[in-house]
Amino acid sequence: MHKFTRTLVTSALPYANGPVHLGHLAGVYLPADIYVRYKRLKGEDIIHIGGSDEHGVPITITAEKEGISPQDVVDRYHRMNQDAFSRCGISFDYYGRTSSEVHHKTAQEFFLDIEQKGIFQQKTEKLFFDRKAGRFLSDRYVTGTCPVCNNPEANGDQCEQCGTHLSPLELINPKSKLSDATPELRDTMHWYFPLGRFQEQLESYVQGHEDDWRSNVVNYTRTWLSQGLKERAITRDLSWGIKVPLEREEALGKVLYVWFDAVLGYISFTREWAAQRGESDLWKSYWQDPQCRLVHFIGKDNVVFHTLMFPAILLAWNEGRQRDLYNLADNVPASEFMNFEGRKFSKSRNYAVYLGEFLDKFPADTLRYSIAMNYPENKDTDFSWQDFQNRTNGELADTLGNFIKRSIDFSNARFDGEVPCDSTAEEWNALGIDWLDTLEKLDLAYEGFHFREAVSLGMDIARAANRFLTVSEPWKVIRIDREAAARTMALSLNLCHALSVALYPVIPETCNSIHAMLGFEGRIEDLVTSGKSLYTELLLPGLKKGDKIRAKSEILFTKIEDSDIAPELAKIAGLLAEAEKRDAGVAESRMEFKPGISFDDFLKVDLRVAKVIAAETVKKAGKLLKLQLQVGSVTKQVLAGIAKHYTPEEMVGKNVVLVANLAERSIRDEVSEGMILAVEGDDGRLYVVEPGGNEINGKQIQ
Ligand code: B3M
Ligand code: ZN
Repeated sequence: MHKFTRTLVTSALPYANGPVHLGHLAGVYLPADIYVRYKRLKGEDIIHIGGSDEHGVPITITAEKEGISPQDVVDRYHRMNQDAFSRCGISFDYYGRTSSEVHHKTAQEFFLDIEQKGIFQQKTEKLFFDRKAGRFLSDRYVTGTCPVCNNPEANGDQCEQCGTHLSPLELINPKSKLSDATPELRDTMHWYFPLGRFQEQLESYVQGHEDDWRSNVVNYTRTWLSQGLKERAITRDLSWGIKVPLEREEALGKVLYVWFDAVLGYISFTREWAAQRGESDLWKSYWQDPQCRLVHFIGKDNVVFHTLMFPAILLAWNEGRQRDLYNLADNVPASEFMNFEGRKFSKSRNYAVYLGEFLDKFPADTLRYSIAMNYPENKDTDFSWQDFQNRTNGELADTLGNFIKRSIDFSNARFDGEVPCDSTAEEWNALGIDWLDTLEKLDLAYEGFHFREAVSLGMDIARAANRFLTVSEPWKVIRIDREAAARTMALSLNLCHALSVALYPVIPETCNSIHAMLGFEGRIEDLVTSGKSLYTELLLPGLKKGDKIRAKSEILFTKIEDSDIAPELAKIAGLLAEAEKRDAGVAESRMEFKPGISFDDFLKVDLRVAKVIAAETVKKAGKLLKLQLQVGSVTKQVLAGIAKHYTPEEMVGKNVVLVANLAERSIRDEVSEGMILAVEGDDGRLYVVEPGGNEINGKQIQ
């Protein structure tokens, strides 16, 4: 294994077009912060870089919706998110923004370097142009009728109804979202990054990490690699973004694609961080020194950008260079999603709890704790108000808070606020937990990005400590054996200290309060000096006979009353009711029947029972399954928009109803020779109509 002496941690840059919510916190920012705080505690050299993603279509769409400029949008949300992170204790070393001058320069420098090496390709394609608005329309700005399911409101990139991935050119009756005008096709030239050129290098890069990356990360990446990497357009016809830095006519009105620039933001912000410290070259020891380990914290929807696209950009830069070579990421701990009260967070439907608003009502550490306990490491998890209340009251207040308070108060009342004696290693082991084993597990959990396990182990120590104090009953024992009571209190105070270290990465403010109650000056993070490790800190009792503790305890956690969360539960109920109404509205609109047809018309439809003999997914059309159907002695191929609801394996062997005489159509270079019947259930799922029995295969339905 490679030995690293330094670590650079990056967190995905949230789009500055809205406030961050608890789902973002759970997937990216809290885990990154816990990791970074843990490493700092071990005295390691580590920096945490983050910031706002201020370009791209999401920003301009928000600006248009609100009738303000893109700059206003990013100014507002950059400030709002930075503030929310800071109140939540997310300790970035630098929080930048991609609108900065340094970033524009960095991104342009990369573009020029790759352009001058002749790596980019230039391609002219036909794109929709809105004459009224005087603009080319990116995919999301075009709407029209879906060629697969006839949904009249399909988007230029995807039909929400049947899920088919589309290109705007495939839409029937395309319309511009900007002006409602019918757009015209115009030629436009764009720069393409040939990912395929780096296929082999990327394959061996990923191969080298198969054992240490999470399996979801390896799998997403492998799927892309196995399909063969294609070139991707890295410029756009937009006014908001980083200008293509060429003086040629063809570069006019073109900006860099937001994903090309955003990932480079990590580099720009490290440069800005270094400049701010007055050591303008320091960023290089984090990006270009092989001794430094690069770790990207992201959500699962951003994986390939970080395991393929960004590495490819860096490889392109490195090509032909002897020095100033960039490191590729050593790990990309991508999270699954944390849902909210059983449903996905949705910014567009306002179904979310925003971080800033949450912190107006409840303390950051209670949130950090609950979320760490629900960290979506390898499966989706759920955040609920009830769970939040239970954990805060039962685990934080009753167990941890209660133990600390009893230890401090009793030591003050009966031992003059002093540690009454030294504690021995044997006494530690009398706690009913294997101390050394626990510490080793704790280290492995923090280091291995298993944050739920780390915080659970910490809470196990708190439980054991609380039990120990209760069972030892020093308040009774002191009447007959003062020395025994003294030993109990010394050990309890040392356990308070141990807990303040073990749980510090997760609940830093609380741990600093414990630290202060134990009589230490300054904050935990300031005490950490290079070479001192959490492990050794916990291994030995941290307090000695005669150490002075603070005369007063403070309340660490206030219990959450039912009345505190009642308004939140009411709000959820409202949001869920709205969602249900929306679903019902959709169902209602389905009750509006199409114009009538004659019996003869109906008889024209040839419905047959067919057997699915083979099924596979269709490349680039994530929602389509390609089915081979046996109808009597004939085989027919049908493309069905059901991939979201059935796996190919589930379909094989089923009997289905085939519209056998539907005109042939091609979709995505594949022919579809019919249609199968399916109905949508109340749950929004599609159910394929399945007539039973093998023997009816091929018969016409009467
Ligand atoms: N802003 C997408 C997102 O927020 C994007 C991440 C950029 S990371 C360089 O999911
Ligand atoms: Zn559709």
